[in-house]
Amino acid sequence: MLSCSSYILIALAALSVTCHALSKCPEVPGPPGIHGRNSLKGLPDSLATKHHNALANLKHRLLRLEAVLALNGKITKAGEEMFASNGQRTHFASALQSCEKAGGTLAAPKNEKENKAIMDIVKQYNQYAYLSIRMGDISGQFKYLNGMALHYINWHKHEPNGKGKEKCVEMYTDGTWNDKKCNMDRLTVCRF
Ligand code: MAN
Ligand code: CA
Repeated sequence: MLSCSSYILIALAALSVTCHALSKCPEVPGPPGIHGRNSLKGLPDSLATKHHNALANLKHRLLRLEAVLALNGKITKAGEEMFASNGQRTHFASALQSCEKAGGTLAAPKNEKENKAIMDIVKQYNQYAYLSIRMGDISGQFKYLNGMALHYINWHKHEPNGKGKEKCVEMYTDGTWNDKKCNMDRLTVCRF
């Protein structure tokens, strides 16, 4: 049996392939009657309508699937981002590895809305989670794992206080952050 996330990946792959073929990502082009031939250059109207309907159906189905997953708390959403946990507690490197194996990456909030979406999962499991943020080369300077600078922060009062010895960052159940050693067991929360 395929897992829920496998079905989503397959549906997304299908949507992505179709939309790239139409050079119209991510918007679903209107039917030929509305946008004329410009929306799907070179395709006969009948085929354009067929593709439009197929994309609209896929989009509708994906939205419903997301609604189901959100309803039972399997995913939380913030804009285009989706967050989910496998419920496992492990150290930083292993959490990152399991997120990447699942086709995502470790979660890190880029704004307040994403912070809340991740916090909702942390609260649900009542477990602190590692974020995809680490200390850079300059001691005390934290950045996203991909090297980008932090434009949003939500440190707990008096944090970070590790003086270079706490190179990872955990999220508390109130959504605030603490710099922390990387070898603790923390909830794995991934971004997809
Ligand atoms: C512990 C660790 C530190 C944290 C303090 C806060 O010592 O979790 O990272 O800063 O508690 O009191
Ligand atoms: Ca700390």
